[in-house]
Amino acid sequence: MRRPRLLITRPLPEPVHARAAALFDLTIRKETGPTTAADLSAALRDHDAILPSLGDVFSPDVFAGAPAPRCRILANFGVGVSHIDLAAAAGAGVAVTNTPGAVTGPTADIAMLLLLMTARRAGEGERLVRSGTWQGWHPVQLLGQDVSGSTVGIVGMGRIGQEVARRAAAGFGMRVLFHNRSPKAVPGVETEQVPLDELLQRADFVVLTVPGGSETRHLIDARALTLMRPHTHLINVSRGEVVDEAALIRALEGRQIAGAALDVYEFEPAVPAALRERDDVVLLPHLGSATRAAREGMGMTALDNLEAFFLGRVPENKVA
Ligand code: 8YV
Repeated sequence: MRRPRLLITRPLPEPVHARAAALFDLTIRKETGPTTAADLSAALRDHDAILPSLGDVFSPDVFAGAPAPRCRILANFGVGVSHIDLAAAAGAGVAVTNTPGAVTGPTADIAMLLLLMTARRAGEGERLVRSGTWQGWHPVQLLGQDVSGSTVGIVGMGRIGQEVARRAAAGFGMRVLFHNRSPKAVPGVETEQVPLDELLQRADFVVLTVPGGSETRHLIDARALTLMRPHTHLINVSRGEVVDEAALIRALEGRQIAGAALDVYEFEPAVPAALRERDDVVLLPHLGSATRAAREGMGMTALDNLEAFFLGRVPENKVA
């Protein structure tokens, strides 16, 4: 039987390539950057399946560029699929899957890393030592904020939010408030579900773990930022567009909040100079799931989804 043609849009860990090569007539794009719209339309025309990732934007125009495509499935590498227009995919008869389980723990770890870094001014401290200008310890140098015993407010209680809750409660004795559209409980963790405005008013650390896309765009806008207190820190490991970045910059400049720790950006990979130049922000280059095991797990999950699809089953992680 003819093996389906698969395009992997960026190099992945070698074991993923090896398994994909055994299952599919495989093409691996060599470049690490996003694929252009024209190349994505061509890929939809020429392949039975595509394994895309963050930044490969499947807009309605991309689907329009490939009427009645040969491609039947986009097996996304990653949990977030806001770069894929799901309605346009459905209209073109293209299924979409993602890789939720593999990213959960590492992304929750990055949320805690950012929370600790912004609370304890770790980025500032590291820059001071690296600059060679550190004059030595003194009693009121780089004083930060206690994490243990403080209150975390988690916005979005999906898989990643729940893992942040576990780490915050069990590791740091934090009180856990959360906001979620539907009622949720986190087994084994004492939590309080509250409206978003109340969470913003009460939390010392606000952690964003909602999916991206049009429904959560600018969930944290100028108004939301005014509800937060001057000692509160904002941590974002979800998608950049969840925060109105211009409003965030104004809130930091006006000392409305104490700091921000970001793994994602509204116009990624562009990061405004107004953020880069500030000492009260921690900036990471979208490292959420960047561990060897997670990236291999994400690739293997995407292949599980593809294998199930071409065996005529419903893939476990079908999102559309
Ligand atoms: C990935 C992520 O690195 O899984 C996600 O949605 O944000 C990241 O962990 C990226 O999306 C891979 O495509």
